[in-house]
Amino acid sequence: MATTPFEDQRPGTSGLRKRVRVFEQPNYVENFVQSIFDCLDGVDGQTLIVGGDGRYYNDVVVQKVIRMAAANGFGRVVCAKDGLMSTPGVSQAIREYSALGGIVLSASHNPGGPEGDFGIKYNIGNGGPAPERLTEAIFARSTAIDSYHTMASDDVDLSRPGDTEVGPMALSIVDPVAAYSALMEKLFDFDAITDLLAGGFLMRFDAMHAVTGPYGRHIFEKLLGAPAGTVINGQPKPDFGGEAPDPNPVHAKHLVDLAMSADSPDFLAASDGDGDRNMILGRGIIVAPSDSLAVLAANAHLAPGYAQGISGIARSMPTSAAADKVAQKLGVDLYEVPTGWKYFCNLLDAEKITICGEESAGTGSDHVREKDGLWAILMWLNILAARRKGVAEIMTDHWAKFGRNYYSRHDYEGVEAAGAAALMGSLRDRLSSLPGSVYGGQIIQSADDFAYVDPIDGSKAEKQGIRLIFADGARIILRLSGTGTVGATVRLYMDRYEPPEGDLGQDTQVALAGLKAIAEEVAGIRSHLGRDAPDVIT
Ligand code: VG1
Ligand code: CO
Repeated sequence: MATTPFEDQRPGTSGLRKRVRVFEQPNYVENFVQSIFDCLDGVDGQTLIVGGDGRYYNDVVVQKVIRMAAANGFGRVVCAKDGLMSTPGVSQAIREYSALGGIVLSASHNPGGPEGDFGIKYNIGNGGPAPERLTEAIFARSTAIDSYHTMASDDVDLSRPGDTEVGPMALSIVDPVAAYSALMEKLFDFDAITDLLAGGFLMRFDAMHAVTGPYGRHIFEKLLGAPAGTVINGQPKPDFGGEAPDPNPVHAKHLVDLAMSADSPDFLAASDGDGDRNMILGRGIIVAPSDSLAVLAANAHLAPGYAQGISGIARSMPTSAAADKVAQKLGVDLYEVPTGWKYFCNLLDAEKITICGEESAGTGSDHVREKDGLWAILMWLNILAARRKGVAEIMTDHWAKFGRNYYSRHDYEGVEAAGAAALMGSLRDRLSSLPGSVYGGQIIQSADDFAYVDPIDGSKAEKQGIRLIFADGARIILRLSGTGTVGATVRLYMDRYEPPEGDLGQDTQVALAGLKAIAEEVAGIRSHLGRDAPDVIT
């Protein structure tokens, strides 16, 4: 096959994500990494953090990055032991080492293995994902680049922490688990959680054969004293055991089944491939990620790191408005940003917000500049330890106080790109005529393609998703995924508020059936995509 190293290197929502086979083409990785380095303001003598989620090809690319960093003039690379560091771990390391930035080798929740996906993301000096102006510059550079710098040197043994040199460059191999655990111990009441676990409270954490296994074992089983076996699938594997490390009801079905069974532990959780996302379950309940964000914001003051209260909350546009109700009650600002963690980072830097999250089960705070799966799990444990109630009871209490946003996302994965484009295009063409029209007895109050102006630096993001808002505040949102690697993925999001005095105990899909029918009628999902049902419902 002919090598086409200069094409096809446009980073999506979360860096460059492609099939492993694409990355394996001669020069492909080198061209992208050199394009990153070329777009940075002077790498001479600077520090670079490198780590990845352990998927197939991680070990090869980590060595390439080290050699190229040395040849490009970096002063020091701080590399994770065995090349394994979670995305929030890289963010933390960038901040703690005052690095210029960091390279994360991950395709997150996408499947791994030789036939799976690989990915490269670049995070900037504040620890956050590269903003769009930088990813666009990197892409532009990748189409023009004609050489890269590397050096001839043996692979470095990354299995033992310590300091060494690669050519003129210093290389530090570090144990990321220790540093991350120390940060978590500062934020959360480990004594209270230890007490909770010692008192017979049972938990299960599924690392999905990915990067959080070593972190989970150390934190839950060693520091917090949970019994051995609390962490399952804790050994990182290059193919994630043949499963997609995506903590949702499809890929973590065994966890959902366990939560719904008579033998359910009190608390169950999972994290994705690179450790930035989470799934939270309790006995008999799956916590919707949007609800989780709202609960964490409402209860944050119970954790020592947030005892002073929170300055504000942000959520991505398609995330349910449950967090808005909490912000209102707390009297803090609520920001609505496009999908993708990079949009939270300016707000975090400016201390406008303390907590933020996405419906895709990414939640985090100002402790790093990435979403953080284990952070969310520990925050939940801290709340459970402080309130001494079960997960289901915490949710029922929350809805009784704030009302409930029935919310669901329906994903149509790997559909034909043309059909997906036609669906979105047709909606876009009709946007101005939709307000005022009635569908299923509901009046569309406004219809737009979400556009965002960053309140801190004024940068703009357009076409971030079609949004229909109804007279009663219900919302239907449609957008295309930026992280898929096969065809296109269409995401349909539905959000409907039920006040505290309403019916809070409905099945989510039943509660949203009316909105689903409207979405079908307005957007023609079936006819455009040729699909009768979504692949994944969360
Ligand atoms: C998805 C999620 C988005 C998340 C992104 C990266 O993007 O919807 O909320 O920020 O993945 O997360 P998209 O464009 O496919 O909808 V991760 O864990 O893959 O770094
Ligand atoms: Co991820």
